[in-house]
Amino acid sequence: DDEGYDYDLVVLGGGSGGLACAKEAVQHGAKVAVLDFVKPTPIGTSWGLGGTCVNVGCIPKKLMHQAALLGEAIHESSSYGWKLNAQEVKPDWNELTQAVQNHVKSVNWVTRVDLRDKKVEYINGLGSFKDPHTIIATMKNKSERELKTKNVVIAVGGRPRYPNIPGAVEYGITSDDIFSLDKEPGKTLIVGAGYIGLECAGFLNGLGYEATVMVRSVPLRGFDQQMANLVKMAMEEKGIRFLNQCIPKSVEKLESGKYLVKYMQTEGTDQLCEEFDTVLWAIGRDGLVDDLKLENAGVQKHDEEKKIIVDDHERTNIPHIYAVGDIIHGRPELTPVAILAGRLLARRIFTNSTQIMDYMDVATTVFSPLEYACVGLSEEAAIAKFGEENVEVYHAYYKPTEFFIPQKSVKHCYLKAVAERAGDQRIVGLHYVGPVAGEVIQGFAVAMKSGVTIKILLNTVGIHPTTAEEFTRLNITKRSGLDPTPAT
Ligand code: FAD
Ligand code: NA7
Repeated sequence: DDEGYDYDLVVLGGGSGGLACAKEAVQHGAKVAVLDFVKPTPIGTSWGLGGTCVNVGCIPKKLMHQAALLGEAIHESSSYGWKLNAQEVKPDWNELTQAVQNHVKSVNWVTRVDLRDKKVEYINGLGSFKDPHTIIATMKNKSERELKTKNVVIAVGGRPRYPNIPGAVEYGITSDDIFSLDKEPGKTLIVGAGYIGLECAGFLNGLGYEATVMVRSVPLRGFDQQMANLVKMAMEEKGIRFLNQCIPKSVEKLESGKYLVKYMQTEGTDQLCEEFDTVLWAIGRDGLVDDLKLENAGVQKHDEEKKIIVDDHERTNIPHIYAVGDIIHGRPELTPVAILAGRLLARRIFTNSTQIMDYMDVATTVFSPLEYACVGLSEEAAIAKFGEENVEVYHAYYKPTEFFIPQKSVKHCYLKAVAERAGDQRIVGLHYVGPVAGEVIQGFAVAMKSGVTIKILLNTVGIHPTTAEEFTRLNITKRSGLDPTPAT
């Protein structure tokens, strides 16, 4: 074009955020290239176009979770009169991962076709800055291509972190490997109790493998801790073990092929150890800033967290360089967040739109065996923000109808609404532990965006018999001290 650029926009990273941004940009007439490149994991796992969510995140995770739930359903079905004649009911790990990978590959394919149709140029190369307007794409065969561009969006996401202890990289795997692991994981140690650790432990246990979670501080730090503990207790009830307040020290491979994990309690000096078939690190994720050569463009980053610092317009300190998705500092790391932020950003760059991304009240779900979904503030955060005196919490235990016949435990089915105490009691947080939690909370997230109050909630007629209707029946406050367990 006039200014000598080959592209209006080069997007670094073909994941949730990058692809959404690129596709939106072409709709407004921009000439766009997307670079996507996956470096294999230490054990050699690699994947195609589409980023974390599609290949090694949300999608394969949900499919594994579903496989685990089906196992549960098979066992419950006999109480509903189903006659199962199989000698042994267990999943075939290789068939399961094959089915999951087939789906993933079909999504990779559809994604490529979609980019071609929309005239987004896809380059399977690792992107880095040569200067603020020049991107170098380094291909698998090490050949290079130079792209002159007016704007750059960095959407490179992150990858799982490995602990800095002997044997971690050699013998451990991460969520990047588990969904395509070529052999059954067997007895597995999951290190880390964030949502990814708990979800992996949950589906492995549900598929019939012994799962142990090593927790450094508390489960689901940052989430409402009452809810986090319900999730944990429900997992324990299913047979998942927790090694509380422990940290790993080393992993060794034994002649038997098993891995010896040495670990310690965070407070204490005893050396403890145990053998596992698989060790999975779920200790957090690092942003992929290192390959970008940000210094050549002068882009500021947050060194400790390997993230890029942006303002509320997703602008870095360099005016024509932006970032969205997991790579940005201090924002929720979720696919729909990356997608909407990417789309709005493209609109702001290429149209006269001024709409910015609202990162508040983003709903999320932990796909633990008994799921947990929430939107808005945790009880702790609400109290910290408004003061205990100004917060009212409505809560209830409840009994899903479908749990009665198989006599499933209802002990951890619980929900609460965290609200301002004054006036109509504006709701600032909703929390739910139970079946299909994401499906339950999604609509309530819309209600929260619309300013729902306790008064409105209790004036809403429920859908019977569902678990979501329990939100419309909340009438016991924590402050009252009344028993929130239902009579029937
Ligand atoms: P990514 O999707 O990670 O895409 C970035 C892409 O850029 C990758 O393909 C990467 O290889 C590529 N890349 C990196 N560096 C370069 C470079 N220099 N040049 C070219 N390409 C590069 N979110 C949810 O909303 N719901 C869930 O249930 C959920 N479950 C998850 C489960 C797991 C196990 C994990 C790991 C994540 C999960 N997430 C979930 C999070 C979600 O996957 C991410 O928030 C989302 O993928 C972020 O999108 P992104 O575009 O920022 O980055
Ligand atoms: P999280 O949510 O950052 O959780 C990481 C977990 O791993 C958490 O329980 C940590 O305990 C634990 N952890 C971290 N470092 C270590 C070491 N060195 N040893 C033992 N345990 C450790 O990561 P996820 O992978 O679940 O999720 C990835 C991102 O997606 C996350 O950043 C979210 O924002 C969204 P801690 O609580 O710190 O004591």
